[in-house]
Parts: sequence; structure tokens; C-alpha cells
Amino acid sequence: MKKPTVLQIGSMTDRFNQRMAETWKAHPLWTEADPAAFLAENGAKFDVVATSARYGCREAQMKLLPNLAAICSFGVGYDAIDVDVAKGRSIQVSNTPNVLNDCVADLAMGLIIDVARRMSQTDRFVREGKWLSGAPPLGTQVFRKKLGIVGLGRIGRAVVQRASGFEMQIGYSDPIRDHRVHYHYEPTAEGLAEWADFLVLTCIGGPATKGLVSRRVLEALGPTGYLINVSRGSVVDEPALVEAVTKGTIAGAALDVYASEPNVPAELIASPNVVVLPHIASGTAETRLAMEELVFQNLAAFAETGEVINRV
Ligand code: 8YV
Repeated sequence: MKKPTVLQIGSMTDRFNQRMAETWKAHPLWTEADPAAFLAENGAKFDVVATSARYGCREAQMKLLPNLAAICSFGVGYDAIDVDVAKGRSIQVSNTPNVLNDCVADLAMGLIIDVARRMSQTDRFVREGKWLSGAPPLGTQVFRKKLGIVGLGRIGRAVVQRASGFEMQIGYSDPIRDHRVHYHYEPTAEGLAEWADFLVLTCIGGPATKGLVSRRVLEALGPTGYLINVSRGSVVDEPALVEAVTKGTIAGAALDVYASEPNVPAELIASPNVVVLPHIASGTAETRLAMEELVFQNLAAFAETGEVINRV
């Protein structure tokens, strides 16, 4: 097979960019002043796209790439890639599953503890000198509480593994019930929210889960419940969440993802009962390197055999 001509959609780490340029002579699309005009003229040259969960690859872009045969993405989520369109054109799409499960689950557990024990909030309390004149607010226990996982996939199961060390009761909602596990099962997110103290979102993003955590789900979670999101911002009705945390309909939220990143609603930033992180769940040096390796392995496999390894 001839060596693929690779288009890299967006800038990643310096290391990744350099490796992509050296190994595949990938063209860095983000350096073009007018990427669409560049693709209109040169799109036919490229047969592979290297992208990420963040940059994705939409139908409009695919249209400018008539010879595209594979999209190799950095990240497990592929909601920013029009996979159905790709499938219709027999374009293979690969992602980076498994290598980030533990890292994302670690962060989910950290967020649970942070929001319940008010770690970020009381860190600010010390830095702002408030300890000198008053007592910090009390938190809520985590151990032996009810953990509700929305989407019991690979990442959800890694969260469960960690939570069992905290003797938490485990429940989940998922379109498919897994009869091999004996956790509490609720068919709907609303039912799970009613049951749980901590509702943790580890489901996929995209149309299937858009707005799944609705106003009703937040009401069901109630004034003592916490929402933790390491999935996608699109899963939550964000205006309803803003209302819930500001009015105290729920106890708090710990978020790594938002509806329109990097824009975080000002009300969430201003809420003391909300932890706001900048989409860092997979962001450790070790995990990002493992994800990078997998992108390069998929690209190399496609070049050698015509098939990516982690096809979605
Ligand atoms: C990525 C992610 O790190 O894997 C995913 O789906 O969202 C993150 O892990 C990030 O999107 C990289 O661009």
C-alpha cells in the first residue's frame, strides 16, 4: 500500500505535532489562514485525517476530502466526528479506548470527594484569608453513600472499582442491563437520580444522550444530591443545571465538561457548590502518551494493512 497522505486537523502537544510531521509528513491544517479554502484546493490529496475528540471531523470537512479513507482520532469520545457519514463513505474511524479508563475514573472519584468535602471551596477559603475570621463550611460524607453511574461502560466500571474502596452502594442506569453484575439497576436516569447521592455521568456523548440529564432528572437528584460529569457537556441541560445549583435544587456539581467548551457559564464559576475543571479527565502525561501511541498504531496499521485497529 502507498504511504498515506495525512492531514492533521488541529494542534495537539508539541511532541504529537512533531511526531506526526516527522513520521507522516502530516499537513498541519490549523496553520492555514483559510482552512476551508485550502481544502477546497488541496483536499483530494489526503487519504487520512488525524484529529482528536476536541477537533473532530464533520460532514462539511469530509466533503472537501473526496479521497478520505481513514480518520484516526485522539480520544475515546467520537461525538465530534460524523461517524454515520464516514460509514456511508466507507471511511474508517479509529479512537483511543481503554488506555484512559483509569485516568478518567481517578478524576471522577476526585471530583466526588472534592465537591462533597468542599476541597476546592475551602482551598479558596484559606487563600482568601477567611479562615482567620471564621470556620470553614461543613462537607458531606462520601463513604457508604449511594453512587449512581449513568452509562456502565469501561469508564463507569473503573469508577465503580474505586468507589467500592469507599464502601459505596452502587447503582447504574444504562439502556442495556448487565445481568452479570448485581448492582442496583434503574432503567432511566431519572430513577437513578432519585436513588443516588452522587450521580456520575460516564455515558457516551452525541445525539443518543443529548439532554439526558434534564430538569426533571436534576429535580429527582434533589437538594442532597451531587452531579459529577466526566462525559460530555451535551448530556446535561446546562441552563437547568445553572438553575439547580444556584437555587439549591441539588447540593452541588463537579464538572469536567461543558456544553460549549471552553466557555463555562458565569453562574457556574460563581457558585461555591460547583467544581469547574477544564476537561482534564485524561490529562496526565502517562495517559496522553498512551493515547498518542494508539493514534500512531492505528495510523501505522492502516498504512500497512488497510485496516485501523480501534475501529468505531
Ligand atoms: C481528550 C476526551 O483528551 O477522550 C475523550 O473523549 O474528551 C479527552 O480524553 C481530549 O478531547 C483530547 O482532545
